[in-house]
Amino acid sequence: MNRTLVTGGLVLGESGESSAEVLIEGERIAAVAARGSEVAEAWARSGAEVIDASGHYVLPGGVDGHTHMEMPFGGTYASDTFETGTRAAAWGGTTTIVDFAIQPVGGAVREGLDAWHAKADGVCAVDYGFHAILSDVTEDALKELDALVAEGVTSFKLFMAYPGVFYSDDGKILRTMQRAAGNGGLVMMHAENGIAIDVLVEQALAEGRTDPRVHGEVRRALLESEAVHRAVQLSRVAGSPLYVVHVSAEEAVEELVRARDAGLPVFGETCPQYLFLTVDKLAEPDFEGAKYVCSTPLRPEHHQRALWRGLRTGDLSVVSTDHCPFCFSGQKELGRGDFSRIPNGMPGVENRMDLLHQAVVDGRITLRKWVEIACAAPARMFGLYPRKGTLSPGSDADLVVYDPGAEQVISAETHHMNVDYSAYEGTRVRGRVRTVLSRGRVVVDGGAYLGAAGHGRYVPRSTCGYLD
Ligand code: DUC
Ligand code: ZN
Ligand code: ZN
Repeated sequence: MNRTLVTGGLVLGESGESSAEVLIEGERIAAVAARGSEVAEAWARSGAEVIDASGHYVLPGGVDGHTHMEMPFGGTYASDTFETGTRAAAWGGTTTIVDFAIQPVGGAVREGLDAWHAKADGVCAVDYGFHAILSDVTEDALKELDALVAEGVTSFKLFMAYPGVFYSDDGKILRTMQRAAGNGGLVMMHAENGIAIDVLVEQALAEGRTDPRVHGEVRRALLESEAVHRAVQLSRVAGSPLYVVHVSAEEAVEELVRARDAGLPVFGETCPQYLFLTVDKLAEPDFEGAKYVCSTPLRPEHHQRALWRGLRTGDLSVVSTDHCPFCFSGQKELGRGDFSRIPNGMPGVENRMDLLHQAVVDGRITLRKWVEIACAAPARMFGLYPRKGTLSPGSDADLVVYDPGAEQVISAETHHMNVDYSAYEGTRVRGRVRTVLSRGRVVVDGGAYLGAAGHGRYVPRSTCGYLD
């Protein structure tokens, strides 16, 4: 069996940093040993392949719990395939994604899963799992959920937004939560009051307000926090846990804080776009604001302070990307003259680890928090821990050697996502991925891609690790 020794680096663990050697045997971590210890020395003498991480951090591969490769939306498809998107993830130090398989309206949840397996099978660069999006909550669909949990699809996303597309009314939400309460599943909620938003959209368009800026105006913060509040109350009635995706509004964070202070099993996620970009982007001229149309929307700057605070206090547990890229040319442009036709979503799967490291550099979060929100917490949340999200004996050898001193400028010219713009174009960040291992295999090293389509495997998941 191949043996690899990652030596000389500062290992970033959940409990802190240590000068340690990581020993890898085959696809797994065999040991994390103190520098100079007998076991580390013995491995060094045994002919193990050596990766010199001197002057670098060594951390678990990132876990992005929220991506949408090839997602159908607004008459088009997200532009990253599983092949291009997982390759870009690897470049950015993310070694596991959890994507969303969409139940077709009128069809079974299983149909969606089968379709997503077919898209991902044999083409992924890194490992992947699936959540299921329920877009048609019927009695039959609810009955499917128990079997899905048992086979490793342990979370279900519902939408309080997008009437006529993915939307579920409160009755459907309550029924799904009741089922999840019985089978250990985690309900993930897109919390925005879509019925009210659609009224505001219609009124804006009737007044001739059609440009991307209006997207940020009609998707009011209060309509996010109202939906979070309602979702929390419904989950209390059902006795189920709740995970609120892509939280962007201060008022929504306040709802989560209230719920968590009451001891409820309620969790929140935010995304780099809400932490680093503001609503001003939607006003960029020549329709370029369309690049920043996503839902929930970008918000005024003061919301960012609440999001960072929520991450520091633990009221927000996870930073995922909601990676859902659409090219400006030919895709975002579908919404010229009507902002409501702009496909919702932004690229970011490649940028998350670097942007969050920049937050460490800026003093917003600690190194430990970086590893927690980007690796360990999403792994725990989605039943992947300790296989993923940690450098522990027995864990998959998914590992990043990170150069904290390198400088880079984020740009579409150099990124690997299959999208014709970067949401962070021109942003200078300190830190850069040097080497990435996925299950013991070097997939990125020093600016070279060494991975292969099909190396990435499907990973069935356990239930949420915060509820044991
Ligand atoms: N929000 C987005 O921005 N894109 C995909 C779906 C979603 O909820
Ligand atoms: Zn969503
Ligand atoms: Zn999403």
